[in-house]
Amino acid sequence: MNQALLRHPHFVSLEGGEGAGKTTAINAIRDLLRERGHEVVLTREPGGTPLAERIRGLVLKPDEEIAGEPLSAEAELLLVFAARAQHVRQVIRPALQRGAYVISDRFTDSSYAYQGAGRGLDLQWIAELEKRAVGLQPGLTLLLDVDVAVGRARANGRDLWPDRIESEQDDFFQRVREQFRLRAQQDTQRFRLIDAGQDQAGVAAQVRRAVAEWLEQEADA
Ligand code: T5A
Repeated sequence: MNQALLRHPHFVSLEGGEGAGKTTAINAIRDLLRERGHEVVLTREPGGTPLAERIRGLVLKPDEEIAGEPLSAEAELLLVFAARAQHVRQVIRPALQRGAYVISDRFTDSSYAYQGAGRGLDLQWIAELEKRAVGLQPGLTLLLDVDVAVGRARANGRDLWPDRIESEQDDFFQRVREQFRLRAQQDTQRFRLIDAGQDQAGVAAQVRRAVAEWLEQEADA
């Protein structure tokens, strides 16, 4: 099994806490890349294939039959990685191989933040799964950083029925936010920090600027 972690320049991920505004950011990146004539594939995690979407349902919105059975943190981690292993092989790699850009609403950084910092699972175990089951990292990750209370108020304004993870307490989301910020500080080559506390137009403008600069850097490299 290949255990190398390849960073692909056409692979872009969006990360952040609940209600950070990833939809606006994804649309801004998609428009910028299409204006420049690139094929763009939009996808999301957990999910992105029929099977992985089914796993997403198990993790976020379990049906009545299983809702009463607590999902352990370990099972949650392995389920999101099962979905990711499938997503990478069925959708992401084939799209990258034909030259498309792939924009993913969340990727492995979310597992470090939610299952690692949020649930308290061993980050080394997550790194091992990343190497063995995924083998791929985005060339660019935009971290939409927003105050936990602000993000939650936005998400609550939209969701009538919060999912399993949205039902967590603020201290969980604070740990998630800190882990994302730490990862961004530790890897300034891949991450760009976006102030997602601004209005939607302001966030979209920052995102376009960050992606345009990154494309220039890539072209010069
Ligand atoms: N997860 C995921 C894990 O635990 N481990 C993993 O490995 C992975 C991959 C995904 C969940 O799964 C977890 C993390 C998540 O909890 P999801 O439904 O995709 O589930 O959850 P989120 O990604 O958090 O989706 P949200 O919809 O909550 O966040 P977004 O996409 O960032 O927010 P968006 O764009 O839908 O905006 C939310 C609301 O805010 C408004 C929008 O209009 C919308 O109503 N809004 C703004 N309002 C004011 N100012 C702005 N700048 C705004 N931007 C957006």
